[in-house]
Amino acid sequence: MKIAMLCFPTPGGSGVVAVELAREMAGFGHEIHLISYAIPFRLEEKAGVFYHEVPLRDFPLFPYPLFTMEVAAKLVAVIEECAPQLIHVHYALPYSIAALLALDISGQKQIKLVTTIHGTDISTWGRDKAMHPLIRHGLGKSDAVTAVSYSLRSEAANLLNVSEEHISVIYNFIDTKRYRHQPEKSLRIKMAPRGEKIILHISNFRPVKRVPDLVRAFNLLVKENREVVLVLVGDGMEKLMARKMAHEMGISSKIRFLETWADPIPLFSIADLVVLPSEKESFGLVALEAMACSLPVVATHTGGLPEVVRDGETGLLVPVNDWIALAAAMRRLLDDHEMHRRFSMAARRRAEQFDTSIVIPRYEALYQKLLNS
Ligand code: GMT
Repeated sequence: MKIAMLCFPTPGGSGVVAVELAREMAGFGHEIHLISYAIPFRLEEKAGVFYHEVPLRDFPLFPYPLFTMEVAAKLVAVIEECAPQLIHVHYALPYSIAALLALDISGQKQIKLVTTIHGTDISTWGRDKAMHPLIRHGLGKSDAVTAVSYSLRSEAANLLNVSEEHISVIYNFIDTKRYRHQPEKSLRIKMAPRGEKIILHISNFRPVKRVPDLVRAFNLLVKENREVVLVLVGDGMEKLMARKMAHEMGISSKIRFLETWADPIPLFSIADLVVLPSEKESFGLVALEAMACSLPVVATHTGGLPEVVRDGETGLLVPVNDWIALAAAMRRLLDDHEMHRRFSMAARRRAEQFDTSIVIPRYEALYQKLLNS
Protein backbone atom coordinates (compact mmCIF):
# COMPACT_ATOMS: atom_id res chain seq x y z
CA MET A 1 0.00 0.00 0.00
CA LYS A 2 1.00 3.62 -0.51
CA ILE A 3 -0.15 5.82 2.34
CA ALA A 4 0.18 9.55 3.03
CA MET A 5 0.17 10.43 6.73
CA LEU A 6 -0.28 13.88 8.24
CA CYS A 7 0.80 14.70 11.76
CA PHE A 8 2.07 17.42 14.07
CA PRO A 9 5.86 17.40 14.52
CA THR A 10 5.97 18.72 18.09
CA PRO A 11 6.73 16.44 21.06
CA GLY A 12 3.38 14.86 21.83
CA GLY A 13 1.51 11.61 21.57
CA SER A 14 -0.28 12.10 18.26
CA GLY A 15 2.98 12.76 16.40
CA VAL A 16 4.69 9.86 18.14
CA VAL A 17 1.82 7.52 17.22
CA ALA A 18 1.96 8.66 13.56
CA VAL A 19 5.73 8.22 13.36
CA GLU A 20 5.65 4.78 14.98
CA LEU A 21 2.73 3.69 12.80
CA ALA A 22 4.66 4.86 9.71
CA ARG A 23 7.75 2.87 10.81
CA GLU A 24 5.75 -0.27 11.54
CA MET A 25 3.78 -0.11 8.29
CA ALA A 26 7.00 0.45 6.35
CA GLY A 27 8.37 -2.61 8.15
CA PHE A 28 5.49 -4.57 6.59
CA GLY A 29 6.64 -3.40 3.15
CA HIS A 30 4.23 -0.48 2.68
CA GLU A 31 5.31 2.93 1.34
CA ILE A 32 4.60 5.77 3.74
CA HIS A 33 4.71 9.47 2.94
CA LEU A 34 4.84 11.42 6.19
CA ILE A 35 3.79 15.06 5.89
CA SER A 36 4.41 17.70 8.54
CA TYR A 37 5.69 21.27 8.86
CA ALA A 38 8.93 20.20 10.57
CA ILE A 39 10.72 16.90 11.05
CA PRO A 40 8.47 15.04 13.49
CA PHE A 41 9.76 14.37 16.99
CA ARG A 42 11.33 10.87 17.17
CA LEU A 43 11.39 10.42 13.38
CA GLU A 44 14.43 8.36 12.44
CA GLU A 45 15.52 7.16 9.04
CA LYS A 46 13.63 4.11 7.96
CA ALA A 47 13.44 2.43 4.57
CA GLY A 48 9.98 2.95 3.12
CA VAL A 49 9.23 6.16 5.08
CA PHE A 50 9.51 9.38 3.08
CA TYR A 51 9.25 12.78 4.72
CA HIS A 52 7.59 15.76 2.98
CA GLU A 53 7.79 19.18 4.60
CA VAL A 54 4.96 21.70 4.48
CA PRO A 55 6.60 25.09 3.87
CA LEU A 56 5.18 27.77 6.16
CA ARG A 57 5.44 31.00 4.23
CA ASP A 58 5.31 34.44 5.83
CA PHE A 59 2.94 36.87 4.21
CA PRO A 60 3.50 40.35 5.57
CA LEU A 61 0.06 41.66 4.57
CA PHE A 62 -1.99 39.35 6.82
CA PRO A 63 -1.15 38.46 10.42
CA TYR A 64 -2.28 34.81 10.31
CA PRO A 65 -0.54 32.18 8.21
CA LEU A 66 -2.67 30.08 5.86
CA PHE A 67 -1.68 26.83 7.56
CA THR A 68 -4.57 24.67 6.35
CA MET A 69 -4.01 25.81 2.74
CA GLU A 70 -0.27 25.16 2.99
CA VAL A 71 -0.98 21.62 4.20
CA ALA A 72 -3.55 21.06 1.45
CA ALA A 73 -1.14 22.39 -1.19
CA LYS A 74 1.59 20.01 -0.01
CA LEU A 75 -0.84 17.13 0.00
CA VAL A 76 -1.96 17.93 -3.56
CA ALA A 77 1.72 17.80 -4.60
CA VAL A 78 2.26 14.48 -2.77
CA ILE A 79 -0.87 13.03 -4.41
CA GLU A 80 0.45 14.04 -7.85
CA GLU A 81 4.02 12.84 -7.29
CA CYS A 82 3.58 9.73 -5.14
CA ALA A 83 0.04 8.52 -5.88
CA PRO A 84 -0.99 7.41 -2.37
CA GLN A 85 -4.05 5.16 -2.20
CA LEU A 86 -5.00 6.35 1.25
CA ILE A 87 -4.48 9.41 3.47
CA HIS A 88 -4.35 8.98 7.23
CA VAL A 89 -4.52 12.18 9.27
CA HIS A 90 -3.64 12.36 12.94
CA TYR A 91 -5.68 15.04 14.73
CA ALA A 92 -9.04 16.06 13.31
CA LEU A 93 -8.40 19.76 12.84
CA PRO A 94 -7.17 21.09 10.58
CA TYR A 95 -5.88 17.93 8.93
CA SER A 96 -9.13 16.24 7.95
CA ILE A 97 -10.32 19.52 6.41
CA ALA A 98 -6.99 20.06 4.62
CA ALA A 99 -7.11 16.48 3.30
CA LEU A 100 -10.69 16.87 2.03
CA LEU A 101 -9.67 20.08 0.27
CA ALA A 102 -6.65 18.37 -1.32
CA LEU A 103 -8.78 15.42 -2.42
CA ASP A 104 -11.33 17.77 -3.94
CA ILE A 105 -8.65 19.75 -5.78
CA SER A 106 -6.82 16.67 -7.04
CA GLY A 107 -10.06 15.07 -8.20
CA GLN A 108 -8.79 11.65 -7.07
CA LYS A 109 -12.05 10.31 -5.71
CA GLN A 110 -10.73 6.79 -5.20
CA ILE A 111 -8.21 7.88 -2.50
CA LYS A 112 -9.53 6.93 0.95
CA LEU A 113 -9.34 9.15 4.01
CA VAL A 114 -8.81 7.94 7.58
CA THR A 115 -8.95 10.40 10.50
CA THR A 116 -7.63 9.49 13.93
CA ILE A 117 -8.88 11.66 16.77
CA HIS A 118 -6.33 11.97 19.55
CA GLY A 119 -7.56 14.18 22.35
CA THR A 120 -7.81 17.95 22.46
CA ASP A 121 -8.94 17.98 18.84
CA ILE A 122 -12.19 16.79 20.44
CA SER A 123 -12.01 17.80 24.09
CA THR A 124 -11.00 21.42 23.33
CA TRP A 125 -12.26 22.22 19.84
CA GLY A 126 -15.33 20.07 20.43
CA ARG A 127 -16.35 22.40 23.28
CA ASP A 128 -16.42 25.34 20.90
CA LYS A 129 -19.78 25.12 19.13
CA ALA A 130 -18.53 27.33 16.30
CA MET A 131 -16.08 24.57 15.33
CA HIS A 132 -18.64 21.76 15.35
CA PRO A 133 -19.60 22.06 11.67
CA LEU A 134 -15.93 21.76 10.69
CA ILE A 135 -15.12 18.78 12.92
CA ARG A 136 -18.36 17.06 11.93
CA HIS A 137 -17.59 17.69 8.27
CA GLY A 138 -14.04 16.33 8.66
CA LEU A 139 -15.17 13.22 10.51
CA GLY A 140 -18.34 12.71 8.47
CA LYS A 141 -16.54 12.84 5.12
CA SER A 142 -13.70 10.56 6.27
CA ASP A 143 -14.01 6.98 5.03
CA ALA A 144 -13.05 5.83 8.52
CA VAL A 145 -12.58 7.54 11.86
CA THR A 146 -10.59 6.00 14.68
CA ALA A 147 -10.29 7.08 18.32
CA VAL A 148 -7.44 6.13 20.64
CA SER A 149 -9.78 5.09 23.48
CA TYR A 150 -13.44 4.30 24.22
CA SER A 151 -13.56 7.34 26.43
CA LEU A 152 -12.53 9.61 23.57
CA ARG A 153 -15.01 7.95 21.25
CA SER A 154 -17.94 8.58 23.58
CA GLU A 155 -16.76 12.12 24.26
CA ALA A 156 -16.67 12.81 20.51
CA ALA A 157 -20.08 11.23 19.99
CA ASN A 158 -21.62 13.23 22.86
CA LEU A 159 -20.04 16.58 22.08
CA LEU A 160 -20.54 16.45 18.34
CA ASN A 161 -23.72 14.46 18.22
CA VAL A 162 -22.20 11.89 15.85
CA SER A 163 -22.84 8.17 15.95
CA GLU A 164 -20.36 6.02 17.91
CA GLU A 165 -20.73 3.44 15.15
CA HIS A 166 -18.89 5.75 12.77
CA ILE A 167 -15.81 5.71 15.05
CA SER A 168 -13.70 2.59 15.68
CA VAL A 169 -11.45 2.41 18.69
CA ILE A 170 -7.86 1.45 17.97
CA TYR A 171 -5.73 1.83 21.06
CA ASN A 172 -2.29 3.36 20.95
CA PHE A 173 0.50 0.83 20.90
CA ILE A 174 4.03 0.19 22.09
CA ASP A 175 6.97 -1.81 20.82
CA THR A 176 7.61 -3.86 23.97
CA LYS A 177 10.82 -5.27 22.51
CA ARG A 178 12.30 -1.77 22.42
CA TYR A 179 10.48 -0.39 25.48
CA ARG A 180 11.64 -2.46 28.42
CA HIS A 181 13.43 -1.94 31.73
CA GLN A 182 17.12 -1.30 30.95
CA PRO A 183 18.59 0.77 33.78
CA GLU A 184 21.81 2.76 33.48
CA LYS A 185 23.48 3.04 36.87
CA SER A 186 25.34 6.23 35.95
CA LEU A 187 22.09 8.02 35.02
CA ARG A 188 20.49 6.97 38.29
CA ILE A 189 23.46 8.30 40.25
CA LYS A 190 23.35 11.55 38.28
CA MET A 191 19.64 12.11 39.00
CA ALA A 192 19.61 10.79 42.57
CA PRO A 193 23.18 10.84 43.96
CA ARG A 194 22.08 10.00 47.50
CA GLY A 195 19.98 7.03 46.40
CA GLU A 196 16.75 9.01 46.61
CA LYS A 197 13.55 7.60 45.12
CA ILE A 198 12.91 9.07 41.67
CA ILE A 199 9.48 10.42 40.70
CA LEU A 200 9.20 11.12 36.98
CA HIS A 201 6.90 13.29 34.91
CA ILE A 202 7.17 13.78 31.14
CA SER A 203 4.88 16.13 29.24
CA ASN A 204 4.59 19.28 27.19
CA PHE A 205 3.68 21.29 30.32
CA ARG A 206 0.37 22.55 28.95
CA PRO A 207 -2.21 23.60 31.58
CA VAL A 208 -4.16 20.37 30.87
CA LYS A 209 -1.21 18.41 32.33
CA ARG A 210 -1.66 20.10 35.74
CA VAL A 211 2.04 20.01 36.59
CA PRO A 212 1.52 22.42 39.56
CA ASP A 213 -0.55 19.68 41.28
CA LEU A 214 2.46 17.38 41.08
CA VAL A 215 4.80 20.04 42.50
CA ARG A 216 2.37 20.57 45.42
CA ALA A 217 2.09 16.81 46.04
CA PHE A 218 5.87 16.41 45.84
CA ASN A 219 6.29 19.27 48.32
CA LEU A 220 4.18 17.32 50.83
CA LEU A 221 6.51 14.31 50.47
CA VAL A 222 9.63 16.44 50.86
CA LYS A 223 8.22 18.09 53.98
CA GLU A 224 7.94 14.60 55.50
CA ASN A 225 11.74 14.37 55.14
CA ARG A 226 11.56 11.67 52.52
CA GLU A 227 14.55 11.02 50.32
CA VAL A 228 12.92 11.79 46.96
CA VAL A 229 13.71 13.69 43.79
CA LEU A 230 11.31 14.83 41.10
CA VAL A 231 12.46 14.67 37.49
CA LEU A 232 10.36 16.94 35.26
CA VAL A 233 11.00 16.39 31.58
CA GLY A 234 9.77 18.51 28.69
CA ASP A 235 9.02 22.09 27.81
CA GLY A 236 5.88 24.18 27.73
CA MET A 237 3.79 26.98 29.15
CA GLU A 238 3.73 25.87 32.78
CA LYS A 239 7.39 25.01 33.19
CA LEU A 240 8.23 28.48 34.43
CA MET A 241 5.35 28.29 36.92
CA ALA A 242 6.66 24.93 38.20
CA ARG A 243 10.14 26.45 38.67
CA LYS A 244 8.66 29.44 40.50
CA MET A 245 6.59 27.22 42.78
CA ALA A 246 9.59 25.02 43.55
CA HIS A 247 11.63 28.11 44.41
CA GLU A 248 8.92 29.50 46.71
CA MET A 249 8.49 26.13 48.42
CA GLY A 250 12.25 25.85 48.90
CA ILE A 251 12.43 22.52 47.08
CA SER A 252 14.31 23.53 43.90
CA SER A 253 17.32 21.42 44.85
CA LYS A 254 15.08 18.32 44.85
CA ILE A 255 13.73 18.90 41.33
CA ARG A 256 15.63 18.17 38.11
CA PHE A 257 14.23 20.15 35.17
CA LEU A 258 15.22 18.42 31.93
CA GLU A 259 14.63 19.40 28.33
CA THR A 260 12.54 17.16 26.09
CA TRP A 261 14.18 13.74 25.71
CA ALA A 262 13.76 11.95 22.40
CA ASP A 263 14.42 8.57 24.03
CA PRO A 264 12.66 8.31 27.40
CA ILE A 265 13.52 4.62 28.01
CA PRO A 266 16.60 5.34 30.19
CA LEU A 267 14.51 7.68 32.36
CA PHE A 268 11.64 5.21 32.76
CA SER A 269 14.22 2.58 33.66
CA ILE A 270 15.78 4.48 36.56
CA ALA A 271 12.56 5.95 37.97
CA ASP A 272 10.47 4.51 40.80
CA LEU A 273 7.20 6.08 39.67
CA VAL A 274 5.79 8.02 36.76
CA VAL A 275 3.06 10.55 37.52
CA LEU A 276 0.39 11.99 35.19
CA PRO A 277 -1.76 14.48 37.13
CA SER A 278 -3.66 15.54 33.97
CA GLU A 279 -7.02 17.22 33.86
CA LYS A 280 -7.78 15.24 30.72
CA GLU A 281 -5.93 12.49 28.88
CA SER A 282 -7.61 10.60 26.07
CA PHE A 283 -5.11 7.76 26.40
CA GLY A 284 -1.86 8.77 28.13
CA LEU A 285 0.87 7.37 25.92
CA VAL A 286 3.51 8.21 28.52
CA ALA A 287 1.75 5.87 30.97
CA LEU A 288 1.92 3.03 28.45
CA GLU A 289 5.60 3.70 27.66
CA ALA A 290 6.40 3.73 31.38
CA MET A 291 4.47 0.51 32.05
CA ALA A 292 6.35 -1.23 29.23
CA CYS A 293 9.52 -0.33 31.16
CA SER A 294 7.97 -1.96 34.27
CA LEU A 295 7.25 1.36 35.94
CA PRO A 296 4.09 1.75 38.06
CA VAL A 297 1.93 4.79 37.32
CA VAL A 298 0.19 7.31 39.54
CA ALA A 299 -2.37 9.19 37.48
CA THR A 300 -5.71 10.93 37.55
CA HIS A 301 -8.92 9.07 36.95
CA THR A 302 -9.81 10.86 33.75
CA GLY A 303 -10.49 10.23 30.08
CA GLY A 304 -8.89 7.05 28.75
CA LEU A 305 -6.32 6.64 31.55
CA PRO A 306 -8.41 3.98 33.36
CA GLU A 307 -8.45 1.98 30.10
CA VAL A 308 -4.64 1.91 30.10
CA VAL A 309 -3.68 1.92 33.78
CA ARG A 310 -5.41 -0.74 35.88
CA ASP A 311 -6.20 0.98 39.17
CA GLY A 312 -4.81 -1.03 42.09
CA GLU A 313 -2.91 -3.37 39.76
CA THR A 314 -0.50 -1.44 37.50
CA GLY A 315 -0.90 1.92 39.18
CA LEU A 316 -3.07 4.11 41.36
CA LEU A 317 -5.68 6.53 40.02
CA VAL A 318 -6.78 9.58 41.96
CA PRO A 319 -9.31 12.37 41.35
CA VAL A 320 -8.27 15.34 39.21
CA ASN A 321 -7.19 18.46 41.09
CA ASP A 322 -6.54 16.58 44.36
CA TRP A 323 -2.84 16.82 45.15
CA ILE A 324 -3.35 15.43 48.64
CA ALA A 325 -4.69 12.21 47.07
CA LEU A 326 -1.86 12.38 44.53
CA ALA A 327 0.72 12.59 47.34
CA ALA A 328 -1.00 9.74 49.22
CA ALA A 329 -0.86 7.48 46.14
CA MET A 330 2.81 8.30 45.55
CA ARG A 331 3.55 7.66 49.24
CA ARG A 332 1.80 4.26 49.15
CA LEU A 333 3.77 3.04 46.18
CA LEU A 334 7.08 4.40 47.40
CA ASP A 335 6.69 2.91 50.88
CA ASP A 336 5.28 -0.51 50.08
CA HIS A 337 8.09 -2.43 48.36
CA GLU A 338 6.01 -5.56 47.83
CA MET A 339 3.20 -3.58 46.23
CA HIS A 340 5.71 -1.72 44.06
CA ARG A 341 7.26 -4.98 42.87
CA ARG A 342 3.84 -6.48 42.09
CA PHE A 343 2.69 -3.37 40.23
CA SER A 344 5.95 -3.24 38.21
CA MET A 345 5.43 -6.78 36.97
CA ALA A 346 1.74 -6.24 36.26
CA ALA A 347 2.54 -2.97 34.45
CA ARG A 348 4.82 -4.79 32.04
CA ARG A 349 2.23 -7.52 31.43
CA ARG A 350 -0.48 -4.89 30.85
CA ALA A 351 1.73 -3.00 28.35
CA GLU A 352 2.28 -6.22 26.42
CA GLN A 353 -1.46 -6.21 25.64
CA PHE A 354 -0.86 -3.01 23.61
CA ASP A 355 2.10 -4.41 21.72
CA THR A 356 2.64 -3.27 18.13
CA SER A 357 2.21 -6.88 17.00
CA ILE A 358 -1.40 -6.74 18.26
CA VAL A 359 -2.43 -3.19 17.32
CA ILE A 360 -0.67 -2.47 14.00
CA PRO A 361 -2.47 -5.31 12.17
CA ARG A 362 -5.74 -3.58 13.12
CA TYR A 363 -4.67 -0.46 11.23
CA GLU A 364 -3.42 -2.58 8.35
CA ALA A 365 -6.74 -4.45 8.21
CA LEU A 366 -8.67 -1.18 8.28
CA TYR A 367 -6.61 0.24 5.38
CA GLN A 368 -7.02 -2.99 3.41
CA LYS A 369 -10.77 -3.06 3.98
CA LEU A 370 -11.12 0.52 2.73
CA LEU A 371 -9.01 -0.16 -0.34
CA ASN A 372 -11.07 -3.24 -1.19
CA SER A 373 -14.37 -1.38 -0.81
O1 GMT B 1 -4.70 16.09 21.83
C1 GMT B 1 -3.75 16.55 22.46
O2 GMT B 1 -3.81 17.17 23.50
C2 GMT B 1 -2.39 16.37 21.91
C3 GMT B 1 -2.07 14.97 21.75
C4 GMT B 1 -0.63 14.94 21.43
O3 GMT B 1 -0.32 15.11 20.27
O4 GMT B 1 0.12 14.81 22.38
O5 GMT B 1 -2.29 14.18 22.93
C5 GMT B 1 -3.34 13.32 22.86
O6 GMT B 1 -3.00 12.22 22.02
C6 GMT B 1 -2.12 11.27 22.60
C7 GMT B 1 -1.84 10.18 21.56
O7 GMT B 1 -3.00 9.57 21.14
C8 GMT B 1 -2.70 10.70 23.89
O8 GMT B 1 -1.82 9.76 24.45
C9 GMT B 1 -2.93 11.85 24.87
O9 GMT B 1 -3.56 11.35 26.01
C10 GMT B 1 -3.81 12.92 24.24
N1 GMT B 1 -3.85 14.11 25.11
C11 GMT B 1 -4.95 14.53 25.69
O10 GMT B 1 -6.01 13.95 25.58
C12 GMT B 1 -4.82 15.75 26.52
